[in-house]
Amino acid sequence: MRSDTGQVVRLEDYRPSDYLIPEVRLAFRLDPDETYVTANLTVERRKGVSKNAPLVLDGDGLDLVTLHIDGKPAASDAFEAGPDLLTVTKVPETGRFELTIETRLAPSRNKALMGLYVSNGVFCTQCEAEGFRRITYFLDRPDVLAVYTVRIEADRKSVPLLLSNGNPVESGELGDDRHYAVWHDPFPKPSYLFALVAGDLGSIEDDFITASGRKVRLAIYVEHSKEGRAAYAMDALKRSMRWDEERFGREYDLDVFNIVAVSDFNMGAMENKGLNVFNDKYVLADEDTATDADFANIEAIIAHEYFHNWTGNRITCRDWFQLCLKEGLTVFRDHEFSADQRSRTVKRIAEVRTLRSHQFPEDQGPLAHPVRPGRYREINNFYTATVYEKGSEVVRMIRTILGEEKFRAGMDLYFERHDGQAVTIEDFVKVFEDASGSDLSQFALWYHQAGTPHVAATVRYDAAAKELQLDIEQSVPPTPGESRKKLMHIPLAFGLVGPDGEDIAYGEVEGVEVENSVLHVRKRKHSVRFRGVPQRPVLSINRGFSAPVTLSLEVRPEDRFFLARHDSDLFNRWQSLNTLFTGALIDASRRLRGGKTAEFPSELLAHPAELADDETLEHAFRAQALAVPTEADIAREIGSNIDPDAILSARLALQEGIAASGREVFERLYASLEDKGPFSPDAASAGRRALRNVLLEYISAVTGDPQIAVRQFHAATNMTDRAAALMVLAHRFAGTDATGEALAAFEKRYRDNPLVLDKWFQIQAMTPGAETVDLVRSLMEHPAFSMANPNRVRSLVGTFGSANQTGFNRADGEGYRFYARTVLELDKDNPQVAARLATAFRSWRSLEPGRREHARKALAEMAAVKGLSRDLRDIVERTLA
Ligand code: B3K
Ligand code: ZN
Repeated sequence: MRSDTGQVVRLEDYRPSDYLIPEVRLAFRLDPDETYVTANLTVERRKGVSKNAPLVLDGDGLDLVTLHIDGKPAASDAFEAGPDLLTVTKVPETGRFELTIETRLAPSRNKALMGLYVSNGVFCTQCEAEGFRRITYFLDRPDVLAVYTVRIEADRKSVPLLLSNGNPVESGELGDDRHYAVWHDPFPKPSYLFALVAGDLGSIEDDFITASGRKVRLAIYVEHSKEGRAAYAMDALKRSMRWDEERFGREYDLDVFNIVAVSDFNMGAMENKGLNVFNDKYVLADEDTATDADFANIEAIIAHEYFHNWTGNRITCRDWFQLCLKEGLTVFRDHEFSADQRSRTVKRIAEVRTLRSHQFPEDQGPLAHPVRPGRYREINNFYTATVYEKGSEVVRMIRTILGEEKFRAGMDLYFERHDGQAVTIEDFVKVFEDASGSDLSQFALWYHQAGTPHVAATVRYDAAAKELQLDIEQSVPPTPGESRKKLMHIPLAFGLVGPDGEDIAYGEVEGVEVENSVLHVRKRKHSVRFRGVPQRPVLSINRGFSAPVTLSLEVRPEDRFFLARHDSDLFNRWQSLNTLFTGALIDASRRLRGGKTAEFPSELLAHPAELADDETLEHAFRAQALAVPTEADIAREIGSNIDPDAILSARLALQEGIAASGREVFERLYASLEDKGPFSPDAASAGRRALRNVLLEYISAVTGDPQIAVRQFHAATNMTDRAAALMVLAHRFAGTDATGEALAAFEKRYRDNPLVLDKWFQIQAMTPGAETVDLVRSLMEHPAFSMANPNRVRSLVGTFGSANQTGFNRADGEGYRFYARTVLELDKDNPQVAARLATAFRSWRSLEPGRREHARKALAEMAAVKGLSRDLRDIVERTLA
C-alpha cells in the first residue's frame, strides 16, 4: 500500500520530460511468486536539455536486481535507486544510451490489482494510470511514446497462453517444460497502454475484414467452459469495428485484436493496444445468466474499449489532466454506437438518467471538479462521472452547435493532424474551430469550469401582438475552489408546440441567436422575443437534453401534461412526465414529514396507464416513462435537509396510487407481454421485458400479493425476468417466506456462477430499510463473499452505499459506521476500490442535521486513521473540506 505523500500535481507545472524512450524491449520470466522483468530501454536526451540533467524514472514499490548502462553494469556512483525512484545521475555524454533494468516482482501478492498480478491463476496487468511503474522503472507518463517488443517466458503446462500488445512475431519451446512468445507493437504508445496476459484460458475466434480489405484475427479469451458465453461480446466487437469505419472512417490497424476476460478487475475494462483486458462481467452473457442490462453494457463497453484504439491510443493524452480528451470523446462515441444499434430516444433517456444520478451529485458536492481538472493528488480518483459522462456531453454539444457535417470535418481533422501524438483539450477544441470557422472560446469553459449550470426561464404570450416573450437567465453555482463563475455558452434545442402537437412556425427572433432550432444562451440574461407566433404555444426546451444543465421553467401543470402527451420530441415527452412525478414526490415527502398523508393529483395517477397502453410508443420508452424517479433522484432535487425515510414513503405511495388507478390496464398488459418463443437480447425484445417488469412492480404494489412475482420467478426463461421478480420479492416483500424461498432457490441454482451470485448479493444489499445494515453484515460472512474480489465487494458493500438510501443513511448512523470500517479494511489491500466506495459519502452535507452529524463523524474517523492510502485520504479529505 502506498501511503499519502500529500503532493498535489498541477496542470500549470507541466513540462516535457528531459529524456525520451523511443524503444522498449521487455522480457518477462513469469512465476507467481518470483517474476523477473528485464527492461531494455533506448534512452535519448531531448534536444536543448543540459548534459548534466539526470534521468529520473518513476517506480512504485520496486525491487531492483541489476542495472546496466550500454551493456555494462552501472557503476554504484552512476545511479540512485529506491522502491519509488531510479535516478541515473551520470548519463553518457552523447545523451543516447541503452538502459537495462532488471526487477523482481511477486504477482501473487499484488492485491491492489495494479501492475502485474494474478487473477484466478491468470497473470494479467493493469497499467492505467500509473501501474507500469509497478513493473519496471520508467518515464511513466502518457506523453512518452515508445515502440514495444515483449518477450514472455513461462511454464508450458500451467501457462499455455502468452499474450501482449501488437502482433505475434515468434514463439517456441525452451527446456524444463518452459516456452516463450514474442510480441511486437509497431505503434508508439504510452506505458499505460502496455499489457500482458498469460495463463490457461479457452477462446472463441473470428475474422474481420476491414474496409480496405485487410483480414484481422479476433479472439476473446475466457475461463475454460465459459466460451459459449462470449459469443455476444464477439458479435458486439464486429459491429463496433464496422460502425467505426462507417461513422468515423476509422479502420483497425493491427493483424490481431485480442480481448481477455478476468474475474478480478478494479474497473470495467481497459483499452490496451491490441489487447483489451475486461472485467468478465462485461464479456460473459447468455440468457440464463445475464440480464438485458448486462447485454447492453457488454455491447457498450466492448465498443468503448475498441473505439479507444483511435481516440486514446493512436491519439493519446499529453498528461493526465487531459483524461477527458480520450474518455469523454470515447463515451460520446459509444453512446452514438448504442443509439444506432438500439432506440435513440430510449438510449438518450438512459444516458440522462445516468448523468443526473452520477454526475450531477458529484458536480453539486465536495468532489466537484472541471471536466478537465487543474490539479490532483491521486489521478485514479479522477476517473469520474464528470470526466466521462459530462465529458461526453461536452462533445455532444460541440456537435449540436456545429451540426453533423462540420462536426465530422472536425473529427477528420483531429485524426489527420494529431495521429501519433499526445495532445491536449486545447488541440481538440482547435480542430473544430479550424474545420468550422466558429469561435468556441466561450464554449470551451465547459471543460474548465466545474458545476452544473442552472437555467431559469419564464414565458409569456401576447395574443394581441402575436408575440412570445421568453426570459432566460443562467447561473453557475460555486464549487470547491471556484467561487466566481464565468458565463457559459449553453445550446438549448427547443420548439414552440402548437395545439395539435406540431411545432409552430414563427417569424423573427430578437434577443438571442437562434440556429437550427437551437437557442444559444451566452449572456447572463436574455430577453427573447419571438414575433409572428399565430397562437399560444407551449415551449419545449432543452430538447434531447441538448445541454447538461438544471432547468426551472415556469409552466402550468396542464401544459406539462400536454407536452407529456404531444411533444414531437420524445425525450421531452419523457422529461415532462418525469418533472411532474418529481414535483409531486417532493411535495408528498414534505407532507409526510409534516405528519400529513401523501396526496397526488388524480391526472398524474391516471396518466401512466394511458401511456402504458399507447401502442404508438415503443415498449422500452413506455418502460422508461413508467419508472418513477428513484429515491436518490428525489433527494437530489430536494437538495438540502434530506430525510430518506420520508422520500421512500412518498415514492411507495406514488407507486401504489398509480397502480390502483391503472390496475386493469397493467394486469392486461402484463399478461399479454409474456415472452414467447426463443430468447433474443435485441432492443425490441428487451424493451418488452422492461415494460412487463415495471408492470410487475405496480401490480405487486396494488395487490400486496407476492405470488405474482413468485410465479414469474419460477416461470422465467431468462435472467432479466428472474432477477426482476426476485427484486420485487426482496424489496417489497422482505422477510416473507415467499422471498426467503426465492432467495434460497436462486442461491442454490447459481452457487457456482460468481457473476450471478453478485446479483444475489446486490439485490439484497438494496433492500430498503434500517435492517439492511445487519443483512449486509451477515452476507459478508457468506462463504462466497470475498474482500479480494472487486466485483463481489462492489455488489454487496458498494451497492449498499450507493443504491440504498434508507439503509446507508440509517437515522442512527450505523450505516455510515459499518461502511466506513469496511472501506478502511479494504484500503489495506486495494486503495483504488476503497477510494471509489468512499465517494458514497459525497452528498452528506445535504442530509438533515442528525444524519449529517453521523456522516461527518464517520468521515472524520476515517481521516484520523494513520497510514491511509493516498487514494482514500484524497477522497475523505476533499469530502470533509
Ligand atoms: N481507461 C480505462 C480506465 C482506467 C482506470 C484507471 N484507474 C477504461 C476506460 O475508460 O476505457
Ligand atoms: Zn475509456
